[in-house]
Amino acid sequence: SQPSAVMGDAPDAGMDAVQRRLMFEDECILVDEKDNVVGHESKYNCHLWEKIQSEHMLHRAFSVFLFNTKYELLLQQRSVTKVTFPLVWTNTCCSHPLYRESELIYENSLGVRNAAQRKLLDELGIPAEDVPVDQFTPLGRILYKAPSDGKWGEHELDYLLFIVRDVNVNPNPDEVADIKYVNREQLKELLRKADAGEEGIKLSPWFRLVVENFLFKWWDHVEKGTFKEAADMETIHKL
Ligand code: DMA
Ligand code: MN
Repeated sequence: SQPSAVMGDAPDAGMDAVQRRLMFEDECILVDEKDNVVGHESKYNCHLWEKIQSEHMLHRAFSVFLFNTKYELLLQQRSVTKVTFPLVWTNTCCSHPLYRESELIYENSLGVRNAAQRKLLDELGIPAEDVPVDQFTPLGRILYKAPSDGKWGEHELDYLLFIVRDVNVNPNPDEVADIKYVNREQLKELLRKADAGEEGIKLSPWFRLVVENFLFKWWDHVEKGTFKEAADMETIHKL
């Protein structure tokens, strides 16, 4: 067997090179439970479960829910190389606004919307002009904690961003294993399969929380064109 400096216990043994780069280059925004910025920390440190548990480190994140004009929701399956939650099915795109001026803007969640536009291009190849920043509507914020495998996990204050647009998609295989648009019935079928453990289908914990607490009610608003009325950016829902 190999010594632990080579295998197993090395700090990032087996981590994919692209994902390792993001872990150390991305500087996440640390916030308190009221979403006040309190500092910054590498993506790597922010996702170490031990640090989350011992230092209660909380970072800002976003989750995009993109619908086409048939009101189908775009889902992605995370790539096998993702360090946290590989191969799980989740909402269109998730990531973190970074500790940089353009993504720290708090007014109207502009920083988070700028980050969403950046990552829709990076993960799904959606051109920026297909997702103008003023077209994202933040509907709410949730706070949750969830372990992934082994030493990793999430503890996030997550902005839920909705957008209805027909877009060009060209998934980046470093990030995304598969994509599909679903209507409500197809999403319910996916949930049923995930609950039954069928076909190895798993859902991300944050997507499940949004589905269970908000999604179907908000989807009705999307269809009626009234989803801006459903927005509540005052409350931070601790789930
Ligand atoms: C993190 O997503 C954000 C949420 C809401 C879980 P991620 O792990 O996909 O981040 P990144 O795309 O930056 O790796
Ligand atoms: Mn995170």
